[in-house]
Amino acid sequence: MSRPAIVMPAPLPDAVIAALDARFTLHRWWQIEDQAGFLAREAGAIRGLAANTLAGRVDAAWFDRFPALEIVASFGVGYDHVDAAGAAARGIVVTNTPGVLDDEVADLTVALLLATLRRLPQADRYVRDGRWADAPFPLSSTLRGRRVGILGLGAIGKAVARRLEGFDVAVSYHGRSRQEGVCYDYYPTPVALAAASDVLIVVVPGGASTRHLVDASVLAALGRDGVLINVSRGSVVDEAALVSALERGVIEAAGLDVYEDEPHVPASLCAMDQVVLLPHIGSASIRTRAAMGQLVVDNLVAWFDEGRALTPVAETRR
Ligand code: NAP
Ligand code: 8YV
Repeated sequence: MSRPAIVMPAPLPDAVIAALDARFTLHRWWQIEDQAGFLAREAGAIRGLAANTLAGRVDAAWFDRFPALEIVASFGVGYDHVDAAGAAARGIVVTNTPGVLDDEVADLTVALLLATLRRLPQADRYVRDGRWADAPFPLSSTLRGRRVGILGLGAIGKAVARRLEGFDVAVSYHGRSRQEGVCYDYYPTPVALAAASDVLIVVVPGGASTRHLVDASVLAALGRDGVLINVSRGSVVDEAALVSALERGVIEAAGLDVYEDEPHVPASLCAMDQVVLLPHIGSASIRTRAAMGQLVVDNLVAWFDEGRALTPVAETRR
C-alpha cells in the first residue's frame, strides 16, 4: 500500500521528522529547491500538512496548492496561524496539541510572574556584574497581598489559577462568559478585571477576535502598581501602548513571553529595567515538546489509519 504524502512547511523537532519519515512520504518544503516543479509533479498527491505554530500562516495559499489536502496537524495548542474556518469550509480537518502542555506553560507563567515581581533576572545580573560587594540589591515588589486577574480562564489559565491557590492570593478572571462551577470572581470586561487586579495574566488565544484586547484603557485600569504578564500571543497586547504605559509609569512592570513581531522585540522594551523578557518558551522543555511532537504524529497516523483525528480544533470537529 502506498504511503500517504505529507508536506512539512517548516522544520519540526527531529523526532517528529523521523517518526513521519518512518510512516509517510514526507516532503520538507523548506529544502525543496524547485518548488514550482515539485507542485507540478506532486501537488495532487499531498494529503497532509505538518505545521508549526511559529512558521507563517497556513491558509488558502496552502489549501490551493494541495487540492487533495485532508488534514493540517499543527505543533502547538494555539492555532491562530491556521485559517481553521477556511479549512473547515474545504472539509480539511485541523488538529492542535491541547492537554500535553498546560502544566508546563502554567509553571512557566508562575515563574515569569515571580521573576518579574522579585526582579530575579536583574538580581542575577547584579551578582554577575560584581555589584553586590558595593551595596545590597534594592528591595523588590512582592506577590504578597496582590489580587491576580486571569484574562482567559481556559486549560492553561485554570492550571495557573490552581498554582496560585498555593500562593495564597486572590484570583479572578474574565472570559466571554462566566463559567459554571468556577470559584473565582468573574468580571464582564477586560477593563473591569484589570481594575480589580494588581497583576493581569493574559492567556487567551490569539487571532482577530482578541487583537489588542489589552490596550491603553486596560493598562490604565491595571494602575501604577500593576504588573502585566503575557504568555498568550503578542497580538493580544497593544505593544506600543504597553511601551508607553511602562515609560510613563502607568503600570509598574511587565513579564512577557510573546511579542507582536516574533522574534523581534522592540528595543524600547529591551532597554527597560522593569521588564522581564523571555523568547516564547512557555512549552519549551524537552519533555513537553516531545509530547507535543508525538501528538502531531499520532493525529496524522490516526487520521490515515482510522479516518479520525485525535484532537481536532473546534472549527473542524464533525
Ligand atoms: P483554551 O483552553 O481554549 O482557553 C482559552 C480561554 O480564553 C478560554 O477560557 C476562553 O473563554 C478565553 N477566550 C477566548 N476568546 C476570548 C475573548 N475574545 N475574550 C476573552 N476571553 C476569551 O486555550 P489554552 O489551551 O488555555 O491556551 C490559550 C493560549 O495560550 C493559546 O491559544 C496560545 O495562544 C497560548 N499559548 C502560549 C504558549 C507559550 O509558549 N507562551 C504555550 C501554549 C499556549 P471564553 O470562551 O469563555 O471566552
Ligand atoms: C510553542 C505555543 O511555542 O502551543 C502554543 O500555542 O505557542 C507554544 O507551545 C509553539 O507551538 C512552538 O512552535
